[in-house]
Amino acid sequence: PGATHNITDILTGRCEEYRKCLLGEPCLPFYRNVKCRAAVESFFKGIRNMDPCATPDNAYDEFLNMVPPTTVRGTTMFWSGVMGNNIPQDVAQVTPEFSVLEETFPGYMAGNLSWCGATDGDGTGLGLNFTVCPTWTSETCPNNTKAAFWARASKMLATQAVGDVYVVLNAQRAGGAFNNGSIFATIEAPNLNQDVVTNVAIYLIPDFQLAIPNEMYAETCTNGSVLYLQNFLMNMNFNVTCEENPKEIMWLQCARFANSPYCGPYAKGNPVV
Ligand code: AVW
Repeated sequence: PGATHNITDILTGRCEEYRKCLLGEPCLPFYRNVKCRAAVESFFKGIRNMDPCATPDNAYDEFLNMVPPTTVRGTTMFWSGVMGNNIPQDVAQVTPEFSVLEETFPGYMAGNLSWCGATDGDGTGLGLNFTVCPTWTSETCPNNTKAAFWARASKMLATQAVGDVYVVLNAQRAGGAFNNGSIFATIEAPNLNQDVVTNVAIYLIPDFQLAIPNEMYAETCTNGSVLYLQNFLMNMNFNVTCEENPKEIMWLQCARFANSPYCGPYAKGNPVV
């Protein structure tokens, strides 16, 4: 996919918005003195003139230490397998009880942008490629610029989470709601801190994008990969709860997909088709 041409301006503008608390996100005093020009410079520092498929794990550490992903106690929300409809992000945006990575400082700055380094010089002298960048799920280029950014930001988000945390999973995800290769499974869950996380609440939601609800493949809180996740977390000494079709998420799903069999007066706790 193409790179975001005016990325420096976008990053700078978003940084100013966030720092000045113009977004309605929980706004922390710590951010007030962020120097956006310096923050944007450090964002690129570790990737300029670099092979976009060989991004070091720590390429963004200076940037992420300037504007770390910080969430209010008891609000951190992870998500996995539910990308298509942006439901967790939208719920979090209108619900102060939840904070997702995309509404933290670095997540807000980098959201939906595409960028990468260039080793061969593209004429701009910036050491960035403004023509094409690897997709961040590329199998032939796993350590790419974007994957490295989100991996590190996700790790920091999980590490700093305190109090109750939440994870939204898709009950009908092919291969299981808890996907072994996901960022949540490989980076976030393993970096939660047993000493400060008081509960992990699993929110299992149906996939409203399926044209025909596929009950055959729907997992519940008591089977499949969700059960595996609960045991995994309990073995790490976490308190775990699991809820199917939680109203905290379903209200927005049902506002968007009003004709879904999971919504309305005939929907029960468990899907009725
Ligand atoms: P997935 P993951 N904006 O559904 O657990 C756009 O299996 O792997 O969920 N795309 C993104 C974003 C984002 N902000 N973040 C990750 N992606 C890509 C970060 C990435 O390639 C959040 F805190 C990812 O593997 C969630 O708790 C794929 O979309 C967690 O990581 C979604 O795969 C979601 O990653």
